[in-house]
Amino acid sequence: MTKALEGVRILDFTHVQSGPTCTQLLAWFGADVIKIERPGVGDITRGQLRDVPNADSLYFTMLNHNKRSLTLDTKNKKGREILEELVKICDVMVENFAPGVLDRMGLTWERVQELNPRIILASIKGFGPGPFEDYKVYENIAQCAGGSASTTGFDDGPPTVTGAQIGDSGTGLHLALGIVTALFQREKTGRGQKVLAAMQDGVLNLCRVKLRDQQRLAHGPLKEYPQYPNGKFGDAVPRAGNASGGGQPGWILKCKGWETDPNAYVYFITQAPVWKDICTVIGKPEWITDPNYAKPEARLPHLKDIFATIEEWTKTKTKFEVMDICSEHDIPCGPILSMKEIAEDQALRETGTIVEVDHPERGRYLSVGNPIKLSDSVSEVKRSPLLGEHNEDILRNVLKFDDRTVLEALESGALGAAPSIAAK
Ligand code: CAO
Repeated sequence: MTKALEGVRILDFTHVQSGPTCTQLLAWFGADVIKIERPGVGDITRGQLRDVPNADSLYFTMLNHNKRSLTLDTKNKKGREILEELVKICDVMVENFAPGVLDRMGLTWERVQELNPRIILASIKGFGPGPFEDYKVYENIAQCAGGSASTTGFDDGPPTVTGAQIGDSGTGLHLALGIVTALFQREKTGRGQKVLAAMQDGVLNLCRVKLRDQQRLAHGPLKEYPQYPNGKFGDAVPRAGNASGGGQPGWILKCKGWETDPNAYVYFITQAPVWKDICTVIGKPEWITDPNYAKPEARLPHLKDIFATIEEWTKTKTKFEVMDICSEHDIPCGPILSMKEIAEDQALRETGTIVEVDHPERGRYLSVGNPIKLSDSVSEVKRSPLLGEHNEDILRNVLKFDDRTVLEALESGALGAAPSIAAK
């Protein structure tokens, strides 16, 4: 079976999390991703949050599967020449440097186009054009600036960031879509283009239901929010705790064992079409006809009490028992799964969403595989490259340098010290 992006060559100038998640996805779909790293140092994440001494961290290995690594000092004359040779033969260049870095390297959009008019230059920045465009940004800054933090958490607590990396990995996903869209357009126009995904914009895109609620607020209180009917609404969307972001009220409820297990909880949705079943299952058949409970609109002022009553029932069952019983009645609910439970989940391993990968320095480790499944494109997860592992391979087989030119490049110091493992 072929791979969807086979034949697409990516010059991967990304680092940390946002950019690498984008190029990793493209690599999983079969693109040839050549990661450029600073000699001797590499992507800073190689050494961050290390769990095994002297081995690439999980931070790096889990974000850089299926890539090749070329060390190149782009501030060295020869290094810059090699970089430009790569620009000439790549389809896409991806970067997430701080604003201005690429221009300072001499790789302005004009220069890039001069070298290769078909290339797509894809960038992640913290902010789009505007007052903050020159700012450096990390995950949580994007969550705060994109509207996520102000709408996450409980009404009586501070703004809260979420564990899902919506600023970094979320923007990486947005950028990947921009890249394949630009590649598709290039089929028709023959021209490359610039693709920009700003982290603030990416987070806001994922928070669009909150911008929806901001506008609804002008027409009265948000009745599905826990602040209704007794709390106060200000002039901005408040934090809604664990309330559902959609039209079907939901909440997180305690299950059997919650006193000692921090994840003995279930997310329970009081979906209108199965209200009768909910009442029957929790032992409240009288609510089926009671005018205070029978219709969704009538229930809104009582949501807190309704969930407290349902919780009396869920507390008598484990989260998986609640799931089993509810699924028999088509009542939507979901267990709060710990990372430990997810890591041990056999079904996720069978689909390749959780994979075990071997690594020469650190041994076997768990990773998240490609979450997007194509029926006609295989997606294997290969280990991340060691720093500079493919230096010679890329000079000879991608750039087609002969022995003399390879030697010249290696001796110039542009690639730093010799790689620790022979390229495969
Ligand atoms: N050879 C020589 N120099 C190199 C090089 C190479 N191979 N690779 C990088 N460099 C140099 C750059 O040229 C730059 O130097 P100058 O500032 O002198 O021009 C320097 O390394 C640092 O680049 P940077 O400013 O991007 O890196 P930083 O660690 O200071 O900032 C970050 C990191 C993430 C805050 C910043 O890159 C950024 O804001 N990126 C955009 C937003 C983003 O993607 N954030 C998500 C990060 S993940 O949480």
